Amino acid sequence: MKQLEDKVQHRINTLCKELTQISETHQDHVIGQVTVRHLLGGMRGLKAMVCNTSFVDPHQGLFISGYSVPEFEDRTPKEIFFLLCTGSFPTSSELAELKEELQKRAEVPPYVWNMLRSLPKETHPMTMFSLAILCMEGESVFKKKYLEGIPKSDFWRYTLEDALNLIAKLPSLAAGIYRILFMSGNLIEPDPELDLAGNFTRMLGINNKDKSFADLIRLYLVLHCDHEGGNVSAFTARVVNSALSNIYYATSAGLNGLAGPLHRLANQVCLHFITQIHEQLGLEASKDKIRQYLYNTLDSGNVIPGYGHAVLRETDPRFTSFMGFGEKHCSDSPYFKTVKKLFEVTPPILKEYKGGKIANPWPNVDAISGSLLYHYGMIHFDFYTVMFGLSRTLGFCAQNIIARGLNQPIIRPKSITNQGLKGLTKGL
Ligand code: CMX
Repeated sequence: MKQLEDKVQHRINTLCKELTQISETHQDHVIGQVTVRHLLGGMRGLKAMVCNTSFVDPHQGLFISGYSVPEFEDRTPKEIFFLLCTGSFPTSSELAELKEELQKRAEVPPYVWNMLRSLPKETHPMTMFSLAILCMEGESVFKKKYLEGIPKSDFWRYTLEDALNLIAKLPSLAAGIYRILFMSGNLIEPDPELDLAGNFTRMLGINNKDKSFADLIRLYLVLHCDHEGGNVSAFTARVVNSALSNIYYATSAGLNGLAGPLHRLANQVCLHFITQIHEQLGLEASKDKIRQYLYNTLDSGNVIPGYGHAVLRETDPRFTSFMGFGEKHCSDSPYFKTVKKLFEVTPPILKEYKGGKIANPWPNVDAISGSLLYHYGMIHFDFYTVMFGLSRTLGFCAQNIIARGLNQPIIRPKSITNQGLKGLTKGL
């Protein structure tokens, strides 16, 4: 993987030079204030770390290494991983090298399957996914090399080595979990000719005849790959890896955060919301009836799932990307039709509801992703987070490869007691 390594090294050198310059001249420059609201409000909005793999602009949404969603939505997960790590899309030769590297590392060790098959049938697929990654921790090359005493400047190389070994196995692993939990349990072999998304779709063993399903999976894996460094899962992975716990520990920990209902359950909740609309109002519910349904939902104290965002202030471009896919491939789907109607009627209602205090009345990515998957026969809601995790692992890995390259220190913010806080606010 000479070409990938060279490009990563180049990016690390560039970022390092920039940060050294900033640090040398502006080490004590004040870039913000820490308020009590930050302390008590989950540090929301507090600028406290550097992340160059991606950035979320409140109005334009996600940028991967500077590229906007329309600029990268047609790419493959492998190209996106390369972009996350290096800052540029791969050439055909770089892509071929990456493909070859991943192919030769793809086999999941038998002990992982034995462990997964020994779990109770009711185990959540995210638990299985996280456990499987954690139990491969002994494979970590970083861990072995660290014990041998490699220099700090090589930490990123073995983090990259581990990342490739891990990412290569994820499609088989995730699809295998699906087969064990929801199908007969027999695994489907990968096809070396297919790309990551195509292979994952093949190994799931559902809807293989419809080529657009593989394209939806590709888009899903591309659009969910990274969302800055401060979200629960990415931040957790960063914190764990900052202690030099290897990428298997870090990824498993990040996925455990991703599994939480406040982080990733939203696309299931959105799908459930649409199912309820269909059950109560029929598949072809009119916009007026949907409007009334939305008011009833809001008046009973509930939120409209899929709308609003902590950072975004416009329609999430990832939503727009999925809408484009839906228009092209499943415009007759009742789920897609209802998503479209909701997109028409929801923002005007949210804009004026609660005296206009809802900061963002526009849809986020979850307003549509689950509906598209469901349309293609991916009806096991619990599995959606595994697919999300598969994609997000690309971001976890890239963020930590770069963090190790920059020799970022262990993350260790300071906590204070109520007494300390009273003192600082002169409330003693
Ligand atoms: N429906 C109804 N009310 C909403 C709303 C929605 N979709 N979005 C925000 N509000 C309400 C909030 O509940 C809050 O009300 P209170 O002050 O009475 O508590 C008020 O508007 C202000 O909130 P906000 O500043 O606009 O939004 P937050 O940053 O606090 O919350 C989010 C953001 C996503 C949790 C919220 O918009 C929400 O609950 N949306 C629905 C669930 C959803 O789609 N989640 C997916 C998030 C996607 C992601 O994180 O990637």
